[in-house]
Amino acid sequence: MSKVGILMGSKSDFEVVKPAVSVLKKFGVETEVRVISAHRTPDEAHEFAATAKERGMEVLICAAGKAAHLGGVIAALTTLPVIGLPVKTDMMGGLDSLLSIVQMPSGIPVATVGVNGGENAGLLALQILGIKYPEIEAQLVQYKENMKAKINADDKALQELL
Ligand code: RP5
Repeated sequence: MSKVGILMGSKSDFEVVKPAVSVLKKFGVETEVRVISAHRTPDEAHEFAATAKERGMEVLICAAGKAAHLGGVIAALTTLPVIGLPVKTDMMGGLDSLLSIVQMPSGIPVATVGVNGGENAGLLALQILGIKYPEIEAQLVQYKENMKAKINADDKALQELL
């Protein structure tokens, strides 16, 4: 089975990362979750990116805040798809993180989800894996069906109230 690498720039990012880990676990996907910083531990970042593919990883999620260069640095060093997860900040509400991650130069894409979008980061990783693994694709179809049923039930309940 495939493996998703989940990196965060600081342990303080973990709350934002948790929903990504949870949804991947729920779908039975193995994760390797690490604290690695583009700025504070650049050697580890390089080592991780250089060995991720040979260690069975197929998609990477990189969470970071402020001058959030982790996803970009990792994407520069691997051909694996990298999903950027911007972390909300006190000073700028995460706009700093978002722009640092999404505004990559041509040639080095980082597929960026919304600020604190941990669950969407996990789901996007699953959708990428679903191209290759039918068992993941089948679970995604069911996930969407459940979501549809919930929204339809909410709509029905609302109509009864009005
Ligand atoms: C970034 O700086 C991290 O991703 C984190 O979001 C932010 C603040 O880190 P700490 O000062 O909380 O360790 O590198």
